[in-house]
Amino acid sequence: CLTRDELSKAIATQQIVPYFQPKISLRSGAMTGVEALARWVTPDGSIITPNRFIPLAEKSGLMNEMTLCILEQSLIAMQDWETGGLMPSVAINLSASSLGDMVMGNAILERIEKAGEPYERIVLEITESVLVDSHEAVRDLIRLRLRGCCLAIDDYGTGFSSMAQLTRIPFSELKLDRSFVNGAAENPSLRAMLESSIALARQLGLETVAEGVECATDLALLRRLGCDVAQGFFLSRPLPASRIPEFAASLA
Ligand code: G
Ligand code: G
Ligand code: MN
Ligand code: NA
Repeated sequence: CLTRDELSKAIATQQIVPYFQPKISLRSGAMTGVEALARWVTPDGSIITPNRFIPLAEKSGLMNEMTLCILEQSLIAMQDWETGGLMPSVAINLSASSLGDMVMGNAILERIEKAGEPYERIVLEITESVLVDSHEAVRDLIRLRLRGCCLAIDDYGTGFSSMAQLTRIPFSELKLDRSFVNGAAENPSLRAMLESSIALARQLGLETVAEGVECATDLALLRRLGCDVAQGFFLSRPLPASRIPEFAASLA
């Protein structure tokens, strides 16, 4: 069982690192972005997955520290990739608990500015099910968007208030939850939900990203339905930063 102290040390010593899952444009076939996903790489080389430490980070007040640790390492990775001419957008998962007083918002903007990266290349992903009905949280998101950061609504389709959130928050990207991407090719109701969500996103001017694409038939369906971007094990698992350039090159 993990303790707060162990997690705090792991953050401070950068044992918590971002892995990056490629996001592939269904039009060009190129890698246009990556999503940073936290991994705890212990000194013996084993990997602890986020389901085991994200709840602890949340509970023990370490979430902001962990998020900034992932952001800082992601910004360094972006600079490395850039030297090879690779400029994907980078998505960072943001907990709703980090929103409301603009303290984290300002910390995020400051890190991006210090790294000299354009705000437009950072995507902040907010899980729809944790979007609270808080004016302050919404105001933070609007301010981040006004500075140029992109906003993605994550796990779309799994929460209660999805449609209401779409009208309140200036999202740039809608991420279709994997629960209705997986197997959509064989399931008419999943397919109907995908189709209508993609149409809605298009009318709202949002880019659509399908998550959890695990097979060729689902990928072909998404392409037919006009989905913009796909992400999932069929395309690539999350990779360490150093393996992103060779992956991107393998698509060309
Ligand atoms: O990487 P994996 O699929 O195991 O992630 C499991 C869950 O943990 C996902 O819901 C993902 O959004 C979340 N997660 C992964 N990395 C981060 C992170 O850096 N910050 C936050 N808030 N959640 C993350
Ligand atoms: O909540 P969020 O969308 O950030 O979660 C991303 C999580 O989904 C990560 O833990 C990642 O490892 C996982 N993931 C990514 N691609 C796939 C996939 O094709 N299938 C499944 N089952 N999980 C995936
Ligand atoms: Mn996500
Ligand atoms: Na998701």
